[in-house]
Formats: sequence, structure tokens, C-alpha cells
Amino acid sequence: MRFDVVTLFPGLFDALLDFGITGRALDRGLFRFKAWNPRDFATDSYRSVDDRPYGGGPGMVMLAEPLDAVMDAIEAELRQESVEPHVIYFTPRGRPLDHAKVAELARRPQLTLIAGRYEGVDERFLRRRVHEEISLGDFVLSGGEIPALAVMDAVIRQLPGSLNNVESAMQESFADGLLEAPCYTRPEVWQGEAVPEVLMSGNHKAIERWRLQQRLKLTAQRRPDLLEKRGLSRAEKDLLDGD
Ligand code: 9WO
Repeated sequence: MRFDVVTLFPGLFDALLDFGITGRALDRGLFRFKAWNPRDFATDSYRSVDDRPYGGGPGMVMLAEPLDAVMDAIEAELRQESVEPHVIYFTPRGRPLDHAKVAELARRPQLTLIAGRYEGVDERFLRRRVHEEISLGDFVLSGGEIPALAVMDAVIRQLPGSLNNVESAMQESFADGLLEAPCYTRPEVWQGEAVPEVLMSGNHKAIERWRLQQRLKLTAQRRPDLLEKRGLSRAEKDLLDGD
């Protein structure tokens, strides 16, 4: 997997490249990363990447020209590797990100992630160069970098070899469409509240049953839409309705 990230603030991505599972995956060569700063492709002496919006209104809009020059440079590099870019722009108006989309993106050889700033990007650039728009949710951030980091993190976790057995077990659990069961660790009683007895029983079958029941109940309470989409077996229905 190769990530080409278009951003005015490349340093924001150090958080993903230098730490944790994603930093380990980079060290293992499971993915490559290159940041491209539109300011390096600005053609005027002020190295402008934005300008005032036509039609008036507050703030500035990112210029199409420097961004287009970045895309040409990325395409030229990818051509050396016979790879076609897949270009994503992050905006609240995009398709909501979910596990299915993450899994689809993780199967691609390359992703170009465009992180906008200011009030947005000239629509003529988006229409010509962007393949899809993705949203993290119905809220506005200061830039597209955090959504780009989120997509990179989620995609990297899908790459073969990035997770150890424990980490992949956790990952798979969400992939089966249910929310996570509650988890507990020492002390056995904390501020007067004990760990659920079944977890102290050593009865692995009972523990597995309890955890699935908790997941079913939590998902039914908090995300009935997930349950609707996933469906339930007869046994799961009985477990959900049982005590
Ligand atoms: C901002 C915006 C607000 C309401 C409806 C649509 C919108 N599009 C954008 C936009 O493209 N903004 C650019 C990227 C420039 C300003 C910072 N940007 C941004 C992206 N803010 N918030 C996001 C974002 C991206 C994905 N999921 C949630 C928020």
C-alpha cells in the first residue's frame, strides 16, 4: 500500500508514522508514505495556495492550480510503478466512512488523500481530479488531515502482517457487525464495584456466552441500525432476549 497525502501540514502525520501499530507497520515495510505540500507547487512569488471566494463570503478557498500540479507530480511518480492513483477528498458532504469502505480501500495498491484547509477547495479541481469524497461524520473540522489520519490508521490495520493475534481478534470482532463487550481488569473490586462473577469463574464457555450476550444487548441499545443490517441467528435472538 502506498499513501500519497496532499497537505499544507505534513508534520501532522508524524503522529501516525512514529508511534504504535502504524509506526511498526511502516518500519516493517507494510506501507509507504509520501506527503505533498501544495505550497511547493505554487507558481507565484508569494507561493499562494488560496485566494478569496468568487461571490464573496468569509475566508479563503484553496486554488485549483497548485493542487493540480501536485496531482500531475504524483501521477508521474506512480506511472514509474504502473500504478493508477485513487484520489479521495475529505469533507462532511462525503460518503460516511464505515468498515466496508475501509476494507475496500485496503485492497487498493495506492491511495491519494487530499486534506483541504481554509473554507474548501475550488470545485473545478474536485470535479476533475477526485474519485470519491469521504466523511467521518456530520461535523466540521479545521482541515481534512484528521479524517486522512483516520482512514490511514483503519486501512493499515487491515494490511496483512500489521496486527498480532490479539490485535487482529479485536479488529475482527467489530468486522462481525457488533459493538464491543465491556472489559475489566484488576482490582477485582474497585470503589465497591466487583467484576461480573462469570468473568472470575474460569468457565470459558459461560464467559464466551456472556460476552456475546453483552455485545448483542449493547448493539441493540446503542446501534439498532447495525443489528438491522447484520441480522441475528435464532440462537442470538434467544441470547439477546434472555437474562
Ligand atoms: C466544509 C464543509 C462544511 C459543511 C458542508 C460541507 C463542507 N465541506 C467542507 C470542506 O471541504 N472543508 C475543507 C476541508 C476545508 C475546511 C476544512 N475541511 C474540513 C473537512 N473540515 N471538516 C472536514 C471533514 C471531513 C470529513 N468528515 C468530517 C469533516
